[in-house]
Amino acid sequence: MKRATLHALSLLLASALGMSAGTSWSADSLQDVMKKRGLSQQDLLAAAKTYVPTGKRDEFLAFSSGGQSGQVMVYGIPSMRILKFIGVFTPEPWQGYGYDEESKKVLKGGWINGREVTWGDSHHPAISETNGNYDGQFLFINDKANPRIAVIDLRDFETKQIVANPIFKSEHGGAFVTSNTEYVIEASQYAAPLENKFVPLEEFNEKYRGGMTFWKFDRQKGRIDAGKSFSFELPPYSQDLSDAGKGPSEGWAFTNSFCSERYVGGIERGRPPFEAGCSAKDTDYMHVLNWKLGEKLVAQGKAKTINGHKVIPMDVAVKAGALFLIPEPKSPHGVDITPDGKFIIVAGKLDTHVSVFSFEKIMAAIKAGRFEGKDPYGIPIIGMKDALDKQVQLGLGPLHTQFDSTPCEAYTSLYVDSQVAKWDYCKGKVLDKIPVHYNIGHLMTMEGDTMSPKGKYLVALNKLAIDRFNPVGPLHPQSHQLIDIASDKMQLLYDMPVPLGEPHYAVAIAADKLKPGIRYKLGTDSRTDTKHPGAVRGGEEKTIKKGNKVTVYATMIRSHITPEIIDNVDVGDEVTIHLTNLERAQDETHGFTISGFNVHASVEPGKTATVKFKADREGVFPYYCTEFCSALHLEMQGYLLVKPKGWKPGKVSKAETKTYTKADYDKQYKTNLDTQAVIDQVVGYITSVNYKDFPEVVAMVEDAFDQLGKTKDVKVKMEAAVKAQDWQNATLWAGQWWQYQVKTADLGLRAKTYLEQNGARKVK
Ligand code: K7E
Ligand code: CUA
Repeated sequence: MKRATLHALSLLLASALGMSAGTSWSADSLQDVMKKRGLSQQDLLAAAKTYVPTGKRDEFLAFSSGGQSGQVMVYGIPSMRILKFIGVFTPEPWQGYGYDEESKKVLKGGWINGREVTWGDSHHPAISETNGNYDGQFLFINDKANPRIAVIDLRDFETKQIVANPIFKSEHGGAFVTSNTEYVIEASQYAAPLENKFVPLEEFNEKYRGGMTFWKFDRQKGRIDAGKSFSFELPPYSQDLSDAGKGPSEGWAFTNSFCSERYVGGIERGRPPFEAGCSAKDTDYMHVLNWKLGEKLVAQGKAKTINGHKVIPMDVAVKAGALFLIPEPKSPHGVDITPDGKFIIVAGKLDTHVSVFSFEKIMAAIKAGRFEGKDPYGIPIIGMKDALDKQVQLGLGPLHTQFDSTPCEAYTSLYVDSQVAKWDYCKGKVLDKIPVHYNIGHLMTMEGDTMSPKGKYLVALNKLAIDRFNPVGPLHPQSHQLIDIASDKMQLLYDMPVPLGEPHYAVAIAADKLKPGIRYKLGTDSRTDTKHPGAVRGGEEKTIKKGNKVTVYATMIRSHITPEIIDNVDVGDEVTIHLTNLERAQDETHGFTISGFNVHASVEPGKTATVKFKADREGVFPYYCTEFCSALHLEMQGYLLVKPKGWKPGKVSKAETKTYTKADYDKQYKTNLDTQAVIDQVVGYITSVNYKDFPEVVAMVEDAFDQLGKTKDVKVKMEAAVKAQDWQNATLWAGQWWQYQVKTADLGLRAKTYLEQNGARKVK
């Protein structure tokens, strides 16, 4: 490149990145960096499109399945910066998920027939919708291995509920929501008897079944209502991905299937394997279900009850006109409804085409009673040609489809080709293709499965990373690739390794639709959103022993845990510790653990969490705060003393070294007066500006005064010690006064910095 052109580009980028010539980021140094790091012009453009400057935020948030980790990963787009791993089906230690009592109850909801299951294979996240668009309130995700659905509240990004499917033994077609989140859909995968009984494989056709469950979502409570949920019984056709209709197709749901041959393998019995028998026919079936009719059938008492769950038998659904089949090209995978709700796009792994089915044609065939026959279970089959709008040849191994903000534009992943194809489903034309690395599964555009896709970016969720990242052993990270789709030509921007598990699907929402809180109302059980019975306010801490049960009502605030010593525990006692974080300041989380008992709680501001264990060994067990929460975090500690049976206090030395003198006291006292002067200055500044217009600052100021308010009590104790000339305690109480001052000053300075950086105005 000519030097002049390079210079011009550098200047352009510099201004695009908000750098002005003359700062330490000079135009020349950008050239130097390009040269030194071997970056091309293309690289710089990609960097400029993804880079989110320090302190700035992303435009979209992606919620990605965490695959075998059983968790959900949250990251920003376009920066691809990871923001959170949400513990869902598996314990997550940092958040205390699975290590405190409240979250253990959530995980217990996902036990399968009384057995604790601590692993999950999460596949498809879904954001709650209102009128077919994301409303940013809730997130749902399924577990394929152990058929379960989880509910995550997006006010705090915590898992609130897990429900285990009462009739499925495995599932895949979930979680998908109806247009107003009336239901969360979950379709089974591998057919099995719906009852929990042994049935020989020879009775596969008669006794094995698939199904589709409609979990009723109670938005007010933010929980699934299992009692109002129901399922359709379906043939043993290995149902796969599913989707809910919207707009004109609202009230309907669609699910693919593979192995509609109902083939049962058995290599060891000399039979050809499943893979051969399950892909023998040229077509499988798309299932078309009317859930609004299903709701009515249940209300009319036409469902039967299996394992305590309402199931609509196939013959009942057929008779009511709520269940149909349509042949679709063999071994399909994705079934995706277009944003206008008019077409259903099916991509078959073993077919180079995508098939565009017309909802209007399907309805016309049903209305006219035009069927080409019935399947062995009596379900009417609509002819493929009567339902098909068009087929478009895209490439090898098409899997999943997402949509652009431009009407008719879609993106389909090509697994075998390792490409994304951009195409027009109205004109049936391929528009562009881009290679990805490697073997793409799902793909995601911004709000791309709603009625109003936002375009802009696409993320390819690739199955293999192979050579894209620094090698880390035989198990490679997964690879997400960010692609710019703002113009006609797709452009690859960024490779992101995902070291968590296989993220089958992800959804992305405009960040400004999310309004997560920064603290809980004091004493909240975050898993139930109710007042925690173990919550106490500052000063109300207590320890109660009844029989062999010890209950501690504790609080945490920088930088101490109250109580600091728990000494009324005898070996064999059951110990329950409720921990309330009294902080109001943003991001002042305390963690809690006790050596050796496998407990941990993450106690965010306002939250109350409980750890519980049996003190089955005598000994001395330090406990401490696990978050580096302040300069004196290491001192945020205490002791649990577990006494052996029949222990009596002997002669304990009471000798405590007296270290402090009047000179020490005077020195501390002077320090306190100096610190107070700093605090007064900061308070003077804060109250001189419009700080009340900044909610973050108001919270910090409240918290600061909270801390300062505690000095009153401490000062009284200090003065009493001074009067008694007890310089030891006078110095210690003066020191504690200073601790509160330091925390006040720290908050005050944070508030002052915030105000200065966010353009506060003078008010007096
Ligand atoms: Cu991996 Cu949707 Cu579970 Cu396709 S799924 S790739
Ligand atoms: Cu609280 Cu460290």
